[in-house]
Amino acid sequence: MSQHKSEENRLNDIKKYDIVVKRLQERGVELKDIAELTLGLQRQYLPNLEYEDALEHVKKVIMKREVQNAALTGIELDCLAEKGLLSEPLSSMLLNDYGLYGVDEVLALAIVNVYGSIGFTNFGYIDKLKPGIIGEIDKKGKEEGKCHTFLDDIIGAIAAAAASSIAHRFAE
Ligand SMILES: [Ca+2]
Repeated sequence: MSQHKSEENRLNDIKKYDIVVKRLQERGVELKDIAELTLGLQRQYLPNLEYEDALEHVKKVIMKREVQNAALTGIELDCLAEKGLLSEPLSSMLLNDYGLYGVDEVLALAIVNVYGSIGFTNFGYIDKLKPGIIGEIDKKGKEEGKCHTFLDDIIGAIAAAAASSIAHRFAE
């Protein structure tokens, strides 16, 4: 096995990949929704990019251990907040998606960082415009007893990282 290959394997985790995909589905997010965001981000640069390509890169991002860890942590905190298992002041900050909390965005940067700095611009763009599934998640998160404080940033970050992964490949 080459040095490069063993490095890839060290950073990938197939077992946890399945768990992350399942948890996302439980929270109302399908990989195809994330692929749509990625496609939207890349459309102006790569108008011929296919949906399947975008989906492939979304899957590649979720194979990364640091992405899985960030996603699992954020989703868990949203769920604990919904179940009323967090203590104050954290509980109210998460349930009300308090604007100055900021740790949701910081956690998402662990995902954005996986493919370098191009991801930041993409992530900022999604965070501002809230396209597709991000807008839906945001709206549902405002319902009584619902918490999507971390979920929107995790999804946006995965889509942004996938767009960066595509940009890297086409730059080669
Ligand atoms: Ca958020």
